[in-house]
Amino acid sequence: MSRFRFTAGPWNVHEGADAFGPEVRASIPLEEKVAKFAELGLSGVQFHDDDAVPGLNEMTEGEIRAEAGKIRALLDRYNLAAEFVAPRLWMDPHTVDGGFTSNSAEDREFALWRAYRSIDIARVLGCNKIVLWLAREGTLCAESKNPVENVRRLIDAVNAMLRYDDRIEVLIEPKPNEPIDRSFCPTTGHVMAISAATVDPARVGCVLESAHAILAGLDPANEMAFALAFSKLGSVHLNDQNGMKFDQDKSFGAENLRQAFNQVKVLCENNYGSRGEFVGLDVKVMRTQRAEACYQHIANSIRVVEMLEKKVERFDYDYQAKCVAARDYEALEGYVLRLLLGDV
Ligand code: XUL
Ligand code: MN
Repeated sequence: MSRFRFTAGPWNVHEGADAFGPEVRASIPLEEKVAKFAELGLSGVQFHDDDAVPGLNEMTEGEIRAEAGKIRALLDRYNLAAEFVAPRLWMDPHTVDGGFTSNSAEDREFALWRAYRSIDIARVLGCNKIVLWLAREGTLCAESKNPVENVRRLIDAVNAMLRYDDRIEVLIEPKPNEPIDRSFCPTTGHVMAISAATVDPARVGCVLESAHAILAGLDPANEMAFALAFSKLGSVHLNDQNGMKFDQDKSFGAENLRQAFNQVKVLCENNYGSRGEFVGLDVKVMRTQRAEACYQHIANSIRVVEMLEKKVERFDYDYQAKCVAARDYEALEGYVLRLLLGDV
């Protein structure tokens, strides 16, 4: 049994298309995914705006709220919370060149419209967190956008959202690249700086995804720690990643168990979750996986978190203190490896 409350999004059980191949599994209806999430022991669901309200571009604000109401009823039936709503700006024809930082004023307006609608949906779903994964807020061609002006545009967009609703919290999920080449907000440090520059820094935090930190060449546990030091770790997306390549969203711990251990350790040591924060699992089904076994990556990830929580409970802080006092870090490192390998 975990100390954490877990969430996942509908996109985590996807059809398996990648940049070089089409879908390999049939789409699963949202209700079926929600039912399965409940069965797996999740406490909530994460949504993009159009996961909750497909086709919202073509709908009035009233219609959008009514559709969101149906999702609220669905969640209630399974006793699940909504963790957050995130505007999916990267798929839309209006935002080919980005949303809040598009060179087109009309597209920037559209991006804000979607952000406001995400807030409306979140209200109906009973959650106050809006996640901004700034997928295309950067450049493919470095000279195509003014980087200074566009960082200011990001701050303006967050301010507009904070002003639209005085209860919402905006959580920025940084990622250094993919689908764009250069992001305007690649790391936790950048998120903290943007937060500090907004009209209400207390309501602007970070979602740290393990894979995104690794893609930036950074340590996910230390990135979490950085946000925790500012009391701004609003959510985490646990997963794993084999080096600095395309975003893999592997099962948590599948590549680097020690790195996974240190993420769980920093969360446990800082009482993550005590202010209602969830542990999101942004893990993807492998493309090769057959439809009848396409939820295992979520179950495996939860299991790994639980097993690592036990390792954290067994972590010998007295021994650590002795090693630190003697500056014998080889001994400490050897101990950590033995702990993880089940030899202590
Ligand atoms: C993309 C990613 C997204 C966000 C939500 O890399 O992690 O799924 O978590 O928009
Ligand atoms: Mn994510």
